[in-house]
Amino acid sequence: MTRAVLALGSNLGDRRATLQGAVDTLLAGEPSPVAVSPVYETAPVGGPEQGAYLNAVLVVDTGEGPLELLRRAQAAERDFDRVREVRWGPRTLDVDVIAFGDVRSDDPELTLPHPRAHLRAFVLRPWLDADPEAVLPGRGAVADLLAAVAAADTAGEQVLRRRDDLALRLSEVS
Ligand code: A4P
Ligand code: MG
Repeated sequence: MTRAVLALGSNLGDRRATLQGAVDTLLAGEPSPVAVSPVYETAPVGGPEQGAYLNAVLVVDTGEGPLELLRRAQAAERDFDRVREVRWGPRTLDVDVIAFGDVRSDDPELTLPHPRAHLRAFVLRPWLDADPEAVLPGRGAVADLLAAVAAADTAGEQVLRRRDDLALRLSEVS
């Protein structure tokens, strides 16, 4: 089994329902749940002017390989009719593979760890909540990376607001 980290984002439609649906879809397959983070409402980073995102992180264990996990992430995106016209533009659902065990890869189809994860509070903050000991392979402790991002963000662009009213469940019945 390999521990893997998925980042979920949505800024179109019923964002919370989409994130919960993505969690349910991903966990209906091979990956088994380890933890789901709190939900954060976050200011968009990059791209055109667009609405606020809801972001969360799902930690799983899987017996499959990294490409199988990417395929499952992409299938979940398709299930939610993701419309993506512009890079970094608004989307109903974005699922990124942030880390897959200690795997490092430059493959453009699946770059591991995700090449921008260490710069993004909307990934690091929920990941740290889900796993206080988290380490981004090749980059260091997520707690340290988050502190560095916060220190560098002098303009206060990476605004995060924890939304416990929108919390996700690991199983539909819990
Ligand atoms: N790909 C390569 N590595 C990976 C990986 N580790 N995980 C390839 C997932 N996909 C990976 O991705 C484009 C290609 O990347 C895929 O074909 C895949 O094989 P995409 O998801 O189709 O395109 P995208 O998401 O528009 O582009 P990109 O570069 O993945 O964008 P990011 O970096 O994911 O940024 N602001 C806030 N507040 N919250 C957000 O969630 N998200 C983005 C998207 C921008 N700003 C945001 C947020
Ligand atoms: Mg993406």
